[in-house]
Amino acid sequence: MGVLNITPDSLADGGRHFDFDLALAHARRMLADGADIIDVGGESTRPGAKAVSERTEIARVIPVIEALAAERMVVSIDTMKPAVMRAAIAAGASMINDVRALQARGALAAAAETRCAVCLMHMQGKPRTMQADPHYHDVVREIRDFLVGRALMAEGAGIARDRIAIDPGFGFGKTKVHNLALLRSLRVFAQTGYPVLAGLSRKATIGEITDRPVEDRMAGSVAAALAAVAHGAAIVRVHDVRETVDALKVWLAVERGEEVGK
Ligand code: 7PJ
Repeated sequence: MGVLNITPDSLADGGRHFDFDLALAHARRMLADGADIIDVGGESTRPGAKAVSERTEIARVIPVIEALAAERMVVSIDTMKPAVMRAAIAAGASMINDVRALQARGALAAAAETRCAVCLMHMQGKPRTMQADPHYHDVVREIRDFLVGRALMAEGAGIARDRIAIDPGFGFGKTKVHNLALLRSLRVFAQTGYPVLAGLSRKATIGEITDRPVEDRMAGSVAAALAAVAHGAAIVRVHDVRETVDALKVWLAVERGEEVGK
């Protein structure tokens, strides 16, 4: 899954893809580099980021989603807002990626009334304050139980089991120690039967481990994506698609003892 931020303040690319033409070109590049899904987001959830209005978010993402869908790309919409989910699906998105796991009022219904897939992510607290003091008794169990609970809610609302992915939400109310424990135990999440999505690309934990600024975290992020897949992730959400795909191809060839597909 390649990240396409349509925000002026996104964490990792400084809003470089805010412009429509740049966004389209960047999506095409990620597709050519091997991305299967383009994750379009119009509201930054970086720690401390301000919320944006429904209208602003829709105005940012919809033209881009329409253009990507017209080129038959598989588009996911990274949003917490039911109105944005509806507009995005109508514009051609086929997956809802919600960092609040469809907990906003009306979100479950908005997702259920479409035939799209959903990714349910765990977050402790709210984006503005979540990194202030994250705490857990048993980080893996608490988050696994939360995600299974949300997945069952989604199924109860009419979303088919085979359309649900889960995500522990790296960096969303988690310290480096929490993130590493989750990554090491990703198999526990995979064993729920729901495919696991992992997003570590360019995040603070990569910066802490490597002592690199955000623009210099590519190699660290590729290593994290590889570790995630090795521990059971089915989907990795990344900025550096080309490098991640190359790394995964080599690793898979070793694991399988065969040449893997182009
Ligand atoms: C994630 C996300 C993630 C899912 C962001 C960033 C912050 N969606 N949206 N998982 N992160 N499912 O990219 O640094 O980890 S935005």
